[in-house]
Amino acid sequence: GPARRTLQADAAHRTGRRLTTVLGAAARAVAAPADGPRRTVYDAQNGTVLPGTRVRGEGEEAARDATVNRAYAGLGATFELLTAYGRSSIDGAGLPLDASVHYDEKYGNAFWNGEQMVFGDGDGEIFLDFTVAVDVIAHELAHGLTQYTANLSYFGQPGALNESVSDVLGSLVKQRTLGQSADEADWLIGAGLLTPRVEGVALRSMKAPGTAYDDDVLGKDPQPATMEEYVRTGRDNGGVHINSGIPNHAFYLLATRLGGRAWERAGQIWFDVLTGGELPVDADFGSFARLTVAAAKARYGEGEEQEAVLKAWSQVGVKT
Ligand code: ASN
Ligand code: ZN
Repeated sequence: GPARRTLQADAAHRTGRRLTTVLGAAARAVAAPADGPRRTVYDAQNGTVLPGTRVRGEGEEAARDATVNRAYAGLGATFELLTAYGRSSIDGAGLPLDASVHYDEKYGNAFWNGEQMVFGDGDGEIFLDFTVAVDVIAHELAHGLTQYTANLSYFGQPGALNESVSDVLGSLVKQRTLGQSADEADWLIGAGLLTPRVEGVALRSMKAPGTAYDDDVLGKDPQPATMEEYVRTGRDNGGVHINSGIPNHAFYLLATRLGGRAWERAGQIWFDVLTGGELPVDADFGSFARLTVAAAKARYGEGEEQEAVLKAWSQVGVKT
């Protein structure tokens, strides 16, 4: 209502004034549209103090550092997909998006720390710079979306669902950025992130879980595609990055059965479940699956979408 708008305008006004004071008129960026992203990229300069030195803010020209610009673009692409789903940033209220690059030395990972994105450069032997894959950027940001919505716990099946929805969002951002249909997409997560020394193409494959790499150092990709191969382990928070292969593959099967752009119908159904308020923090695969069936029906009726959702879960051995 009007009261809320006034509050927001007030906040924007205050922020603007503070920026002017701190940075001076010369450093101020071109004002971003009120409904656009508000991105800031920092350089941790190979240290672990966050966020580090501010290097690029919203609307500012490209930095000299390609890593900074890839992070900036990846945040923007993810924000755009959320906008397509009618959501303003990850909290639904225009939350500014912060990212730090060059975190630590030879750091072979990227993560959402509860408040911002953090990217390592990789060690150059196994992993390259983690900003090279837009799906990895979107994956980490999607952890923020999950935190603000279903808040799935990070252990066992709810943890694997948490990981899987991040992979789904990640892949959808990549597909949308490249203008690819479900049939054209590679369905890989983190393609281009492994050095040429590693026998592998990516971190994970939603199309063929378990086949992303098979390497002397890394071992074989441990992901299952169906419940028959479900991995019981205490490692990796109960296999959150392992068993995510099962819901990942279900999404792949749904999207390719429907055809066209995966972020439209298949993605919308998953997004509806994640943000719809009915997904419990401790949801298992079965309860998530049943909610996707209900979400397909709620949005598209008892048609091919609901049918395809049922079939996809059945193919990976999850009972609906
Ligand atoms: N990159 C990892 C992830 O987002 C970090 C972690 O293990 N939480 O899943
Ligand atoms: Zn993750």
